[in-house]
Amino acid sequence: MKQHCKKWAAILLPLIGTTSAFAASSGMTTWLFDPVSPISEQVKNDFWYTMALIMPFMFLAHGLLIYAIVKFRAKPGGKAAKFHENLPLEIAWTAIPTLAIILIAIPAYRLLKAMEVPPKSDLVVEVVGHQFFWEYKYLKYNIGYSEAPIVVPVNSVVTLNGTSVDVIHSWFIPAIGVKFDVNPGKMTHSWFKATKVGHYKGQCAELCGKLHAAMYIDLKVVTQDEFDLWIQQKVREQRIDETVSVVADSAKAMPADSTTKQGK
Ligand SMILES: [Cu+2]
Repeated sequence: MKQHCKKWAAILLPLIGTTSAFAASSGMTTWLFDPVSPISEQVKNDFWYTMALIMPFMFLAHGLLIYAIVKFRAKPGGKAAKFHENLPLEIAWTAIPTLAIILIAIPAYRLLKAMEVPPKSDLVVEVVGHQFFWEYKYLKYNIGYSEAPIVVPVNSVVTLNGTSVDVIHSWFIPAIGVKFDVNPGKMTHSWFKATKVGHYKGQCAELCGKLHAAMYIDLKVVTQDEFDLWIQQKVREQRIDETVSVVADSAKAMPADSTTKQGK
């Protein structure tokens, strides 16, 4: 048995060593995104809490499996060991994981609820999914645009009302912990409060067609002053656009030969 142990240790230890060295050097530990909102902070904590609960089961199951393979396998000239029924053990391996699932589910459901129910909001933005871009409407300021970042002030509660004009899309930005589906003919809701100024990336998370993979999301979190300036600029741009389209419409409405007729 001692020799067996040495053999396994000789195989496993270098493997564990190189894997963890690679993980540390490649920055793999930061793959969970740095949370920049209370919800994504909770998502991160809930993730590690769940990991702490499930990892012992993984090590136990795999450990037992490896132990059984080594210890009870059919050796040359002998038969493999056989085991049948062990009531206390069966009760234990049903009851303990069930308890673990309940302990995982309670905070997870609480978190889902917190994600869906916005507190009193400072800003409401309507998110409209299109094949294959995003449109944003700030109804309070009467502005709307597409294919440009969504801009919000830092430390403000932003409520998102989402819908789609064609198929189901999903608005997903990991850093702020928001992932919500936008459906045609329906309005869904989510919210976030970004606590750090910055530029955050996201991606449509619902396979929606040919260019789904190119349906990026850009979020700019700016200071309140920068946001106010941005709003003023957008309102001005929108007014110019409206004037241009009104002029264009009236030009279209006017018959091409109206001046000649008037001359007669
Ligand atoms: Cu998509």
